[in-house]
Amino acid sequence: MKELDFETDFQNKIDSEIKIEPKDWMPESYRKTLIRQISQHAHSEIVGMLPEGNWITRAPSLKRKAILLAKVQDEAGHGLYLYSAAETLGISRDQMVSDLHSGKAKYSSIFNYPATSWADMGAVGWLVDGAAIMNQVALCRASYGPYARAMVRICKEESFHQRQGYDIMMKLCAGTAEQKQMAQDALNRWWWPSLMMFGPNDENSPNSAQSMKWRIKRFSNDDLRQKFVDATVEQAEILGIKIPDDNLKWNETKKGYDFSEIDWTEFNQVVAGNGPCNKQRLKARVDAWDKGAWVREAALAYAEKKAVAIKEKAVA
Ligand code: BYC
Repeated sequence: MKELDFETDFQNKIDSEIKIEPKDWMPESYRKTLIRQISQHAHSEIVGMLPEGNWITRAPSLKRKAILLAKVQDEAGHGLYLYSAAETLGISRDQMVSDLHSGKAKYSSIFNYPATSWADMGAVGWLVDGAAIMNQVALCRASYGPYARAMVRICKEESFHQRQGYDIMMKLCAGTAEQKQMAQDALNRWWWPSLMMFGPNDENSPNSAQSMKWRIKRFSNDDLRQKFVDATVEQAEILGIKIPDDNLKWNETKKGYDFSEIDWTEFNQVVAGNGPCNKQRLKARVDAWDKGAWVREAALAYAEKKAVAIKEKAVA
């Protein structure tokens, strides 16, 4: 077959909802786009453990501590499924980690904001995991098989994460005036960064058109952001706290909420590495990698020893 025939065959498969699998022919640009998105997603999960991991020792009860610990462990698992999915495209784990550490690979902007109070654990679960689910449910139908399958399990766990966050917010909002104020303050600080998670506006999103044609993405950045706002307004009303946007208003014609423009200068600064915690987050990852070198070396030495023992047993 000629290159052009391969391309047509590939697009026909995608249009017929047949999953693309690792050994199937695929355009180089499809492979690269997936490596970019999946590795960035994996990095987001791993870096995303940091703001919450920091609160495990300060959770207000044993129950909250156990729940938060389980959530952070889930995030490590998500990172590992996603790194494995990316590896099926021919990139090594070491290369991905090195790209994160050198600043070449991105991770979600949201994790460059500080989590300064216990209420932030509620807001992160409610809003950050809520935004993540909105984006990720669609990814369960992504055209690349290993990514789509990884996303199914991730979404189930994210749904639990979102509920635990909302549960923290409910408790705080039903508590003292001071506790309710903590919840309001967390909403004020996490609202806009959560909306930024969906990426630039559609007209400024260079990857969207091609990713939608390849059915990696099923909805545009703006469509998902709108769905998230529409779903979240009522949840804030139930909590009795106010979304920090005076222009938030129901629009009967579009059957959705209008909301203010995002501060794109802030978004671009955070993505460029100049957010409040970018340097701290990267340093934490690089330090963890360096400190874990002896574990990797020991695991490798053990695996080699075991392989030799198996070989010797087979010969004997
Ligand atoms: N932050 O053309 P666009 C989680 C970049 S983790 C940083 O629209 P695309 C969780 C984008 O990469 C949540 N960068 O891109 C974990 C591109 O730059 P490059 C993470 C961003 O890929 C722990 C450029 O801007 N979720 O759930 O079509 C605890 C232009 O954008 C951001 C995922 O990773 C951003 N917010 O669409 C709790 C989901 N937005 O790469 C929760 C998978 C955009 O060309 N990813 N950029 O240099 C996606 O769905 C898509 O990659 C995006 C962006 C919607 C994020």
